[in-house]
Amino acid sequence: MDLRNGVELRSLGNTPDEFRQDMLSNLYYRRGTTVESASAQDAYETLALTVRDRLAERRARTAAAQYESNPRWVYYLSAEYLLGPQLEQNLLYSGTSEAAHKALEACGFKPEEIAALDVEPGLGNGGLGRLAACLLDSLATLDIPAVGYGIRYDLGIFRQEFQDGRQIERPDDWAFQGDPWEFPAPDDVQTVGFYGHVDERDGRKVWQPGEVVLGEPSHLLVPGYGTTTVNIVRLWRARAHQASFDLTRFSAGQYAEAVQDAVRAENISKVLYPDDSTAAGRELRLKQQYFLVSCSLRDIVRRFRLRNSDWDAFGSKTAIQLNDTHPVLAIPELMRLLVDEEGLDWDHAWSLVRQTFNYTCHTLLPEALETWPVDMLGRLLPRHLEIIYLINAGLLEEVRSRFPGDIDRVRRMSLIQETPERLVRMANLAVTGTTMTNGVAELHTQLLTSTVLRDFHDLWPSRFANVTNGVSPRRFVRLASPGISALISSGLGHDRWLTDLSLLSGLEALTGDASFREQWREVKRSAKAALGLGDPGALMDVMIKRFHEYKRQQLKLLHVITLYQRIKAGGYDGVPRTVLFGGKAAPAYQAAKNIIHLINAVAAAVNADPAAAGLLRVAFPANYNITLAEHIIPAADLSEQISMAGKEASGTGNMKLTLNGALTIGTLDGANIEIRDRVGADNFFLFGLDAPAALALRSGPYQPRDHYHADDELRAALDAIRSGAFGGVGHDVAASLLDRDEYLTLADYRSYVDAQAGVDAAWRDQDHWTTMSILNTARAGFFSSDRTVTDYLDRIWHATPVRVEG
Ligand code: 26W
Repeated sequence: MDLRNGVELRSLGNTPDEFRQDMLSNLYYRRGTTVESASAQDAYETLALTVRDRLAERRARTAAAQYESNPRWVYYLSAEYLLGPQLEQNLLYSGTSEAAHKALEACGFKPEEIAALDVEPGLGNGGLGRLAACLLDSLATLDIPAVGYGIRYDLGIFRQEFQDGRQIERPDDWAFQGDPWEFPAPDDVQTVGFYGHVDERDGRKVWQPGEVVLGEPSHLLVPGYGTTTVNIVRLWRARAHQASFDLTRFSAGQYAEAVQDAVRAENISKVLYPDDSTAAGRELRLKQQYFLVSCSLRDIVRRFRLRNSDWDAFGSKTAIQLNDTHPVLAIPELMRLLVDEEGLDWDHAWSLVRQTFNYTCHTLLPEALETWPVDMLGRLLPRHLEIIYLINAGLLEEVRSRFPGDIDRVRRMSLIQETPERLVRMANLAVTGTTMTNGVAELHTQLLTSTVLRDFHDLWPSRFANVTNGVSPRRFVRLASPGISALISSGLGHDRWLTDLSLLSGLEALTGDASFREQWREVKRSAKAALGLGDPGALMDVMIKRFHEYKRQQLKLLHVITLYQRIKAGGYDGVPRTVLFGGKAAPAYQAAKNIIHLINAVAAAVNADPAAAGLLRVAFPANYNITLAEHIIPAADLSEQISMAGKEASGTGNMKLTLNGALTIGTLDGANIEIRDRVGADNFFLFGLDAPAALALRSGPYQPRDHYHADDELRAALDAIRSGAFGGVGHDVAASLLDRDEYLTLADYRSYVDAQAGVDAAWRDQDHWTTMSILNTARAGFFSSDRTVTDYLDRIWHATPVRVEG
């Protein structure tokens, strides 16, 4: 590789010999050990460095090409990233899988043993965090200049264990052994202020923070597939200012006091908040959000200044996506930088800010829409509160002029909720301070613009767009299921589908080919055998997602109990089934944890009962995460997407399962609707109330007990729980269903159980089932995150690729 001033850098070879040589020199010189005494961890770290070097070479080329072309950048600000295990991905994207396996075997190591040491950075809760990772993967694959910004939590999403069937949370010290994939970049350290007061000096506001911490970045490489581009995700870690260690106190033996400021500072990026639907409202969470925003914006401005000097170019060179409301403080922060530090006038700064930012909303749950107490925000960020008030004044002036006299609308749209407590509405700020706001599925965007954000849509209809989610086919088909991938490539005669998923449609023609159908069945069967959580011949019925009552794991459980009671009643004619649950509940979400406890109690009863052997089995592997998802998804026959209609913004697990040939049983909710529209109503098991009907029932006089009394099987299932049939567990679950049933579980029970009978019927005709399975995969190309990114580029980001010479 030709470097600046004619220096030549030897390219790294990829032949097995060259790879092994590099690995050995890394083992001896960078790891400081020998083949004889190397541990599996040594081998893993060394392999990681050897693979990383090849991607770093492409990264250098990418950085040079992107710098050279001074492009329009896409910056993705997210409090969460679920990047998944890195080794297999980087082996695939660097084309070194084979060379690596040979090198490991040559050094006496088993590749699968080493891969097992590849701990995933669990820096996210669920859908939002994984979507961020899929979008970064597609941005690089499409050669778009982009950087992801996030927080490098020391402790990621907790490790889930079960004790007597109850969820127990253990800290996830994911980088305990260090992380071979990250590049610390202390040179780019940033300073972040908190608290303090605001002064006025020669007509300019000056914020005097009362507390200062350092933000130290490290980045992971984000390689594109089938291209040279390698982008980065930059993660910030809070470090104490050197000055914060109090030597005097230390030498006086006050050890704890001596380090308290340092601990206080580093606590900011200590742990990921494990809630994925309820705003905790904790001050430390607000500090985390501002820490992310302040470090990232300073870094973005630093990068902008490398090639530009005129602020008016900032909006045209920079598209910043706010991943939900968590990074929305970026809006007042950029206003502060432009007005207070750069001296731009308010209106000029405001037009640049609005031009730069866009906002993606990922939820419909009112309790998930973040609000922050005015006094807390004012204490932590006094200047930002002033700026939010000024933004609000501009907004309300526009609302009053457009809707004169409509004070209710003014009160609803204000960035400040006045009663009962004064709160800052982050979603209102997000829509007001951005160019575009998008939902993540057609129904979601439609509901957003007709309910929660209706007032803003009335005022600014052109500021709203839909971008339906997508998933990375590289991670969730190629890496998760080499079996299905090889069959798809052999069926299509190429593997170009990996970067153009619409080509999957070529599989439709193969549904008539009996041997292809047999191979398809065999791949699914061996994935089930590899998973080892049930009879490979049984229908694998999978529900994998975070636990939340709106997702209705409780409905799936009522079905399991009904099947079990039918078995106990004799004459059972259902098909053999393994029902697999996977997912975590937020530690403070007791109702969800009660459902987990009951599932494990029912599983214990069913799995121990010889009457159910070979007919019904319940599996619930602990600690569902990306690594486990990659093992479960290829083995799934039936995908459970049974949320109350109008509650699941999109879902992305539904897409991953469909692409792997699982048939969906689901409601008309989120992206289920678009999946059904594309795979065909005949290849989808629909049930339940749709969103308008659910909303009507929910807001009307809904009596869950009516269904209890009217439906014998439903009553039998609930009575079994209430009678303590499952180890005395579940009274609370049954009570909440009979008393409130917030998410209409009982109302949809019969329709669901009958739809499941349709599943049994379809499964009995394996050829028919296999045909439907192939058609689901063939018609799901739309759900690639490459298509999602292309939609973001067309509707919101308007950035163009920078080709990097290979
Ligand atoms: C403030 C606490 C909190 C934390 C995270 C509230 C809400 C969240 C996320 C928005 C929750 C989330 O992950 N939402 C999911 O986002 C996915 C990606 O768009 C969607 O597919 C899911 O439907 C949505 O539930």
